[in-house]
Amino acid sequence: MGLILAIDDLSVKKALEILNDVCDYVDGIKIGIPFLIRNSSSDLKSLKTSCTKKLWIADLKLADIGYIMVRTTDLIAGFFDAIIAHSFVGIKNGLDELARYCDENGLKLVLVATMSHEGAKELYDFALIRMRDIVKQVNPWGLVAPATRPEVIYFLRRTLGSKIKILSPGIGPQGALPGEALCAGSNYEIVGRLITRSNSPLKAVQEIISAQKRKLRECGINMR
Ligand code: BMP
Repeated sequence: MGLILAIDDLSVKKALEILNDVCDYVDGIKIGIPFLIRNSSSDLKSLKTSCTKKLWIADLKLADIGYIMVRTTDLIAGFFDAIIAHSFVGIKNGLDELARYCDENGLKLVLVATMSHEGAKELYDFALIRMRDIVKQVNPWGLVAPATRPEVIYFLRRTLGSKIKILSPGIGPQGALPGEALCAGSNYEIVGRLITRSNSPLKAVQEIISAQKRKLRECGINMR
């Protein structure tokens, strides 16, 4: 159980400063599309070498035909341990090809089951059972489910079992509190701005971890 830092709209300099401070405290780093577009692959390399032995996740939110998802993933595969794709594209000639590529290349696949923002209620949530079935069939390493709606996490954990990793964003600016998703069955909470926009990212991370532990004690789960 732990914490994944989301790096999205930061310069390399700022990202390096933050990582130097918080690397020892986080279990993984999720890199978003704004960062990937803004910076070069050598920037990414320097970031990675500054914080090793962590789970590095490319948040590409892939949603395309299988061929394009594979070609896109292939461009960044050497830098990352895991990639994120949407589940709604479906399996045939889509996620089946991506899952095969990930298997063959030692990459962890993470599928979005539904999202953390309010708009997810307009469509994604209506299809939750179908998304759950797609996740079940593809059998990825992990899935993304919203910290903002713990009941969704609880449902996915209960119906998918304990093996799959659940990664949950939505803490801080999006409204969820640290630890709520872990109590509902997530393995990791993904946190971006609450850390990256803080005057002291280290203090923010320490406070988040303390809050996670407090919450987990309340709901009767041991952390780590
Ligand atoms: P923040 O903690 O700053 O709100 O960032 C959340 C991170 O999680 C962002 O990188 C965003 O892309 C990602 N995310 C999300 O917020 N909701 C989802 O449903 C899926 C995500 O990947």
